[in-house]
This record gives sequence, C-alpha cells and structure tokens, in this order.
Amino acid sequence: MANTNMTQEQLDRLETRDWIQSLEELIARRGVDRARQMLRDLQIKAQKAGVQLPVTSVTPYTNTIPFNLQPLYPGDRDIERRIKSIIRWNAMATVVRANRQDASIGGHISTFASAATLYEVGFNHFFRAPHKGHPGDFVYFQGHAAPGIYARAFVEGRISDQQLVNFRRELAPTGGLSSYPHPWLMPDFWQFPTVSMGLGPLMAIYHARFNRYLEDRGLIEPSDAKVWAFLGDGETDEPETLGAISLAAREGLDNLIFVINCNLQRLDGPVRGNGQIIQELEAVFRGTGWNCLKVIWGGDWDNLLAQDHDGMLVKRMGEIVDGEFQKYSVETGAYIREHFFGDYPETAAMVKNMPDEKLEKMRMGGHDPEKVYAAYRQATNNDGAPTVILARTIKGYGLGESGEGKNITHQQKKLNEEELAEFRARFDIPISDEEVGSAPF
Ligand SMILES: Cc1ncc(C[n+]2csc(CCOP(=O)(O)OP(=O)(O)O)c2C)c(N)n1
Ligand SMILES: [Mg+2]
Repeated sequence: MANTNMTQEQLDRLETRDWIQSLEELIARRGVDRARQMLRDLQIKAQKAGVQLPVTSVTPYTNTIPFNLQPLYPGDRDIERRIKSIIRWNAMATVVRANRQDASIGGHISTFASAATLYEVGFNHFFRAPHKGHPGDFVYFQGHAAPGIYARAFVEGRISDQQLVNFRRELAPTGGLSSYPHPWLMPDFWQFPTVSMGLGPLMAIYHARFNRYLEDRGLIEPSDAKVWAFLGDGETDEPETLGAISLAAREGLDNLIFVINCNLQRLDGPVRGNGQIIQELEAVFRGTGWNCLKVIWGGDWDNLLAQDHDGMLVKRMGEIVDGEFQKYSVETGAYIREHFFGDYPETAAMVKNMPDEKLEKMRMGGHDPEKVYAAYRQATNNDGAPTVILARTIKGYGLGESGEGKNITHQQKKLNEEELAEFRARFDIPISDEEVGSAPF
C-alpha cells in the first residue's frame, strides 16, 4: 500500500491477488477439503457481518471438472470422429432429401447438429443394451434430435436406406420413420416418447424412482442401470421439466442422469437473452440437491484457463449474457478479441499472440468428447444424488453460414449444393463433387 500513486482499483487487484495466493497455497499444502472448510468458515463470518452472497448455489461460469482432474479418453478419437461425421451427414441428408420431395415434411437439422458429441460419447462409451444379468440402460432421446438417432441406426445396419428416404412418412408402402420417438408407431425402435417437451425428463425421474422401488421390494435384481434423459435448454421452460426434480434429489436417485444441451437457443431465439441459462439451471438443480456438472469450455480453452492466475478470464466469462454469446458464435475472431477479451488488460494479453482465426474456432465443451466423457464418467460413478450435466454447445454446429448459431436455425430444412459441399469439406465426408448435390446417404 506504500505506492500512493496507485488507483483504488489497482490496489483492489493487488489485494485480490494476495488472497488468491493464500488460497492457492492452502490448496497446495492441505488439499481441497481444507480449502472448502476455510471458505465455509469465511462465509459464516461474512454472513454474520452482513455480507450476503447473491445465490450461493451458483458456481463460477467455468467447467466443474478442471483439466487436471480429467480422465484419459479411452476411445480412438480419429475413428470416433469419422463415424460421428458420417452420422452428422446422414442426419442432415435425411431431412434435406425429405424436404426436397415435399417442403411440408419438416424435421430438424440443427438440434442433432448441436448434440452429436453428447450422443456419440454416450453410444460409444456408456449406454448398455440389456445383457446377461443386466437390464441395460434406459435412454430418453430429445425428440427433435431423432434424425441423428436414425442416422446412427442406419450406420449400424438396423434401418434401411428406404426407411431414411421415407423420413416422416412411416406409412409409406416401403416403410419409413416417424418424425419423433414414437414407441407405438415404431415399437421395435423407440422405447419412450419424448417430443412433447417436458414429458421426457418428467418420465425419466419417475422411471428411475420406479426402478429403485422394484429393487427395494425385491422384484428385480439391484443393478447399476442408469436412466439417461437428453433434453434441450429451451425445454427447461416447461413446468414438467423441472417440476419433479426435488423428488429425484430427495430419493437420492443416483441412477438418473440428465444431459441438458445448452445451445442457448430454443425455437426462434435465445433461451435467456439477458441472462445465462446455464447459471440459472445450476441454481435450480444444485438448490434441490442434484450433482451438477458444467461442461462449458472445450480443450482449446485449457491453456488460457491455466494462465488465468487472477481469475479475470473466468470473471469475464461470467459477465457475458447469452444474447452476447450468441453474437460471438456468428462473429469473427477480431470481434471476439475486442469485445470478449478486450475488456480487461489481463485477458487481452492472454490472446495477444493468438491469431483471429484461432479465436473464432475455440470449441465449446459440449463439442469436445474429452470434456463430455469426463462428465459422463463422473455422473455414472456419483453416489447418493442424481446428476445433471449442463453442456454448452452451438445450435446448428457445422452448418456454417447457413445456420450455425442463427435464430432461424431451428427451422432450417434445406441446404443448396454449395452448402452441402461446405458441410462435406468441414467433416471430410467421402462423397464426390458429382454426387454431393444429391445428398446421398
Ligand atoms: C410442449 C411443447 N411445446 C412446444 C413445442 C414446440 N417446439 C419444438 S422444438 C421447440 C424449441 C426447442 O428448444 P430446445 O429445447 O432448446 O431444443 P434445441 O435447441 O436443442 O433444439 C419448441 C418450442 C413442443 N415440441 N412441445
Ligand atoms: Mg436449445
């Protein structure tokens, strides 16, 4: 405090750094449990002195699982990316081709485009079919992501070319596929109906509860089977989605996992223009006792987060409302440098040597298989409480100029030849120039 030429703001920063260093040292010397105890003690002191924290069930706007606690990814990333890219293409082609036949058929491209990694990590590493002595897992798929689930079943040889061609025309003489998960129309394929938003998550809670009841009454063998529910962030506006979450926590349903695809968009605009949907949901779920895992930033951000000794980057992340984040997803790297990193000298300095193109392409957590895997693994091992994973993604991911992060993307059903060629190039799809316009499966 000797240098009186310093402004109050500069002095505050020095003081903050001092406290952060003390905390770092405590963690290094005594570990996270001791640090938690210390923070609790400080909070009691603060509360008694009238320092009230706004909502204590919200954590900073960054990943719950830090890089150093991330497990090694057990899969082959290259093969998985190739398979996922082909599934992305087939899902898109299914909707595009159906709408070329008849523009009133409809369907959705951008929901699965944002959720592909969330599903593929599940399919490749977590979801189990019933097998000897094990009932398998129960998966509630987000209804509007149905084209992606069909596209995977096609690659697995479980549905035919003709069925994909007849998407949304399941009564066609040669067979087809229902618009959404529909166990009555497709009893050998779908287990649970979900597209009326809010019903999937509500049923998943009762399903997990009932499984526990059957186990407790000795009617089925106890197992580690999970109920997974995949839903949209806009879907959480439905009262049914959040209506029973306190029951799930009260019953300690650690056989239940919600994965909320937080692309910040619903039908035709942002979910929370002037707020942060991830923080809002974290408060609600943590407040009722759920284990909450935020998967916001992809691996591209790890380096920057490692340099963020003063926490200014995470502070900045927490200041941006969803409407602004949406703007970043359609803007250039130069814009992001100026408007996101440029606000504080510390964050501006971090990206000084990074080119604009790199800033534009920094991946979100829900598009990074390693981050998603880490969260799923922690969720499947969690004891005593249900888990919600809040995964940040971009709606229409991979659709480029024609839809990525745009308000219209939910309604996007057509791509022209040039847009198809761009999609093909981005995901290395092995299709020739002559063929690309016809969007073959
Ligand atoms: C109960 C109900 N109301 C309205 C709709 C119409 N609808 C279809 S998709 C959608 C928005 C979906 O947004 P979100 O849940 O965020 O999904 P995503 O962004 O992943 O597509 C709406 C309102 C519906 N399917 N169900
Ligand atoms: Mg959404």
